[in-house]
Amino acid sequence: MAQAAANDTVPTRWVVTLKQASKAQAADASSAVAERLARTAQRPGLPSARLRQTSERHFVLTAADSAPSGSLQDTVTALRQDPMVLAVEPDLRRKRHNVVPNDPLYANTTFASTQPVGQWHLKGNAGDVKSAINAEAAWSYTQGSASVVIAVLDTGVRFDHPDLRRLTAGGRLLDGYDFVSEDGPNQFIAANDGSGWDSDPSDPGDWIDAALIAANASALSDCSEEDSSWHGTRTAGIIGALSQNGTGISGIDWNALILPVRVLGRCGGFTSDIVSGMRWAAGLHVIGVPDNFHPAKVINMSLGGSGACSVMEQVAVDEIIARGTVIVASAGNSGQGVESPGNCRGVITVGGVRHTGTKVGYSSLGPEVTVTAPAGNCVNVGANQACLYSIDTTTDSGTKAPAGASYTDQMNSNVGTSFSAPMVAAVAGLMLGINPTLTPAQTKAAIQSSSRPFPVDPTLAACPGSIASGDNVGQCNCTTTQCGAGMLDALAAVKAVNPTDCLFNWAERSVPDLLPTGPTTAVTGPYQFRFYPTQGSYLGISADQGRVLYVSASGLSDLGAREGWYTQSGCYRLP
Ligand SMILES: [Ca+2]
Ligand SMILES: [Ca+2]
Ligand SMILES: [Ca+2]
Repeated sequence: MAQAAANDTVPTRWVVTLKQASKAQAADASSAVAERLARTAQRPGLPSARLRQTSERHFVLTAADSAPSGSLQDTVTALRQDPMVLAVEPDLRRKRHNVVPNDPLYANTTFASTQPVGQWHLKGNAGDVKSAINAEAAWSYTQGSASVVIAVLDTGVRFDHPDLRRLTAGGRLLDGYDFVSEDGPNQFIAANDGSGWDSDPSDPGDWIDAALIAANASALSDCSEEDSSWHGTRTAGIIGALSQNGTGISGIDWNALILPVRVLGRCGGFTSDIVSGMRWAAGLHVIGVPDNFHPAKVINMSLGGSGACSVMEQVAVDEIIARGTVIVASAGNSGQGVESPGNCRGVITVGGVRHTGTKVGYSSLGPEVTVTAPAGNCVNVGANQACLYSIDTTTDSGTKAPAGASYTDQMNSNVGTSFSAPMVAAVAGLMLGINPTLTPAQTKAAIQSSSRPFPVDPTLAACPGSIASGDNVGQCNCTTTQCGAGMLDALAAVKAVNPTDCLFNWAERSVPDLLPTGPTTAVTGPYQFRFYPTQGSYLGISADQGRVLYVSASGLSDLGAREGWYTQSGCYRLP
């Protein structure tokens, strides 16, 4: 036993993040740094180590499972000592925030229930239902814009689903990319598509059975048996299933383009692949991959893992937000603290509420949560009973390989914070369609300021003020400390960032005697106007002529250029 013990404690996958290079450094030193790091990684006791560069600032170090732990630890230590290295961190696995699967149409009445059915969560609130997001009311205001791209970082997507489909086939799915890397040389158990990174993010299924685990113990360590989830097809459907097409469900954003980015395979995906997918989705360069010509304005990530936000993730998040792309992540389904990347600074992090607006038992919580949205809850829990408040969406019927498009429904339900996050991502898409000048920070602030307050169920306690490690917090009355600012409201959110509404509101605040409150807003052709019944007057904005007009008993006055009004009111610098 003189030989060093095979590695059993030191991780065999690491991510290296470089410091931000100055312009002068970057000009000549980046390849020198890469060569130096490669030499550092090539230690005599570690012939299997490979260092792969994925961007100017990112490297992935992999070693065989049999690599001696001492040599591996020495390599990590040596890399950390390099003056250009910011961090060397284990390349941890992140997993889709899970659900138990389930569809029907928007106003489905198949189920003989006194409770609301179909896509209850997109409608108005009535009775016990307090957390529905008012998307139906928002649609008469905006249905989104095809100039907005929403990226779905997930298990890939089923392009053959009739309620999704490629842009070239009448749908709104862009080509996207697949960032699920190989397990090892020529081994693709996690990827399940016979290749590492490639240009096809189709979801081949992420099933795992006992035989597969037995045959691939290393690639599937800490993974459990499960049927294919079609998770990316589910989250994509909530955001942008084709609407008004007489088929299946309605999406929330009816016009945005959807960019499928595959980052999760069997048993989840590695942080390094997810970060590469995030950067690519936002239009940043990833080495070895053609640039994305449809940079996303919004990135949805219904995935996570326990532990703090890694340096690699935070650096990528900062870079992407600085570029103007909004990042939305689900909080997690552990009933514990928020998972990563939901706990990275600047991310819009979404917790889950029941139909009644209380925190759903499984939702993770904490000060990192930005806002909540319905996550799905069953009420009925008996065998063969309908899951009343499932979040219905697009999926596939295959338990392993794809077997045909289908939908989740109350008997094949779909619940989890994975489905709350895409509601927020889609509403962010609607907001950016109305006002493309919004920054990620403004988008986040407007989602918060327009959210509705949490209701209080007198039979429940408030969610605890702090959560110790290992605590599992069940259903509770949400507080703004643990569940974000309130419950998502699509109508209020889009109104909050509409420059026209903002301008009307500003004018009314400025000259309240001329424009008394209690007006009615209407749109006629290119004119948007408000009518003030007590004065019998109108304030109008002409989109055609770009003028602000005032009409009263004494006639029509031209109040000047719309652009000047926007400048004066600050309405393009919201909120
Ligand atoms: Ca592949
Ligand atoms: Ca592929
Ligand atoms: Ca549809």
